[in-house]
Amino acid sequence: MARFADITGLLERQAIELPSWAFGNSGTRFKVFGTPGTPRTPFEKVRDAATVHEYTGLAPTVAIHIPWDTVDDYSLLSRTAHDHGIALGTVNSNTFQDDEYKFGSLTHTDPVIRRRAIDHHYACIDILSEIGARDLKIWLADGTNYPGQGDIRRRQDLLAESLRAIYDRLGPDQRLVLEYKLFEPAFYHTDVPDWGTSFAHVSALGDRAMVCLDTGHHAPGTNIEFIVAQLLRLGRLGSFDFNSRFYADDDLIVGAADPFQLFRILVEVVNGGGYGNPDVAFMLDQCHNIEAKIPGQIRSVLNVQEMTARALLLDRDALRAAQDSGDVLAASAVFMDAFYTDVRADLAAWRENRGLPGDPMAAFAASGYLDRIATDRVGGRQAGWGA
Ligand code: PSV
Ligand code: MN
Ligand code: MN
Repeated sequence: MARFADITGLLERQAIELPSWAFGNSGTRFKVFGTPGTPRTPFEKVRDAATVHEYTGLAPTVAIHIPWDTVDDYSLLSRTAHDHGIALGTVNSNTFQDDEYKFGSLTHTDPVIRRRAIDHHYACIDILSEIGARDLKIWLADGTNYPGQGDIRRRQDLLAESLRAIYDRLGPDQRLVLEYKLFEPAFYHTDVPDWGTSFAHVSALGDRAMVCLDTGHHAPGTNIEFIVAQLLRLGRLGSFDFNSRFYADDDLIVGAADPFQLFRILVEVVNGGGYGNPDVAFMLDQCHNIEAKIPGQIRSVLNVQEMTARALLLDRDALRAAQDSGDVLAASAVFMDAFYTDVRADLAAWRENRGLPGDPMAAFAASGYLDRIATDRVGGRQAGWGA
């Protein structure tokens, strides 16, 4: 197995984008529990995201979601991010909360609604240009609840047309990243339900269209690392939305539900050249319904870092030798050795060497930041998931 000292250069390259919406209040359809100190504005969300980076050195960018993070002046939001040591990243479009999109957005049969949805994406591209970021991420809630409700084939054609209009509007350094999701809110069919559909659309668009893989968006039991390997092989894995799930799209802390799955995914990322590769963006897509949000994000990026370290430590030469000689048990032992390696003490020491707290969770808890924002952020409307 590689030694920890051998992988620190690679670990230094790790960057995990945070979702602005992780800092707002969120919940289920049963209840949204408010948290004192929750940001009231996108500026305060950016401030909280910067705090995660300050304690971990792992999260230099924050993704925004439009219209949830609508502001008058995006350059000012961008400057605020820079002033706090981070930058704005991916712009997420949102055509899933307005009444007019009840029966679809980019796939709607009414050209007026489709036009409105395309125009929303144009507005997102303008924001992307203004903040100097690269990725426009599209996730669509489009789909139907009942067989016969919509024409599946026709909707694919409309989708292709709409995506083409959006793609053609991108600047030369910008990308379109198309996320897929098996179901919800549509329960019979979803217009972009799986990686194959996303891949078909982005391949038709051009080189700057990529697939986004949200780890919570598959059927239970799906071999997600296989999809990772395949998309990397095809050169179309544009980004991850990391989170973990027990049942469906649970949006829980990455690495909390199934750390071994996260390890297996990261092994494929490293094997396929996706690690430290700017073409493959690591992002979180999580909601902290009952736990504190900033430490929830700190825990999340640390989980990704720990599992990345283990994936980098995998003895790939020994693994290949065991695979090639048909030694199933030796191959499995090499793989599991890396997974079971406890890297926490090494990571803590390495962080301290770089001027970061060895234990970011403890350092943040001791900082009093949560008490301060609870006192300072009174009045106004707290941001929610969707606010
Ligand atoms: C949809 O479930 C999703 O994963 C998409 O990435 C959205 O942008 C995000 O959640 C927030 O709603
Ligand atoms: Mn997502
Ligand atoms: Mn999701």
